Amino acid sequence: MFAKETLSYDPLPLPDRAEFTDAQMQEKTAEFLAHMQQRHTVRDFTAQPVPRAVIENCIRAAGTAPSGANHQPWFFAAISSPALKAQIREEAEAEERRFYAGGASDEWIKALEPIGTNAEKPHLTTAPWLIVVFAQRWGEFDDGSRYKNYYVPESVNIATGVLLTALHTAGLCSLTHTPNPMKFLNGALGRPDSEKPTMIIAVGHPAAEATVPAVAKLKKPLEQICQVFE
Ligand code: IYR
Repeated sequence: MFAKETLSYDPLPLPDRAEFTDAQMQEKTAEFLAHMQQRHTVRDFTAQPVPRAVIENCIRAAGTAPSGANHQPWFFAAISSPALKAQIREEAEAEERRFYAGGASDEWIKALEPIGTNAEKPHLTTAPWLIVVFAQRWGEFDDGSRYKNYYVPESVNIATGVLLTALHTAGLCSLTHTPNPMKFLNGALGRPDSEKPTMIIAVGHPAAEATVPAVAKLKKPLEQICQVFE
């Protein structure tokens, strides 16, 4: 994407500008808040297909995220292939069995109890799409030489947040899933060692009998997540 010699500072006039009144901002943020309050992490999906173009738009939206030095150190593998999903499920469940059978501390297992998770990950094959997020430790110029990336976790996590928001805006449900370790995903998806998988996101429509853990509805109030200094 980058050619060394074309990279220099070139300020453009701000291409897009919103001009809302304070009242409009208040209304828009209230609407957005209500929209985000309807996002739920869901574990039970139907097999109803989701068009590839929808997933691609959501990933394009993720790709608009800010990043360290604009290096965009992310890569998204979008998988609908049943064979590949089955392979990923098998390898993820093998990791999870180790995690739940002693790999994780007692404290961690206790913390997960209200969430209701276990080593079985059927969503990895029922959800029509899996999106695997990779963080790129370094990038390559067009001539093949390497450049360092900066603020990689911060950048990738912002992009992942945009992705989850875009998926929710499409009316889809998602499940962020983090088998540990995830190195097997490089092999399964043919990604280079420069990339570290950070998350598998299962995406689709929620099953009729889908539930959410009651604790997931407990969100900290503003006073607990924010202090205002005026
Ligand atoms: N990776 C495991 C365990 C897990 C850990 C956390 I922290 C969660 O919020 C949920 C699950 C799993 O996916 O089951």
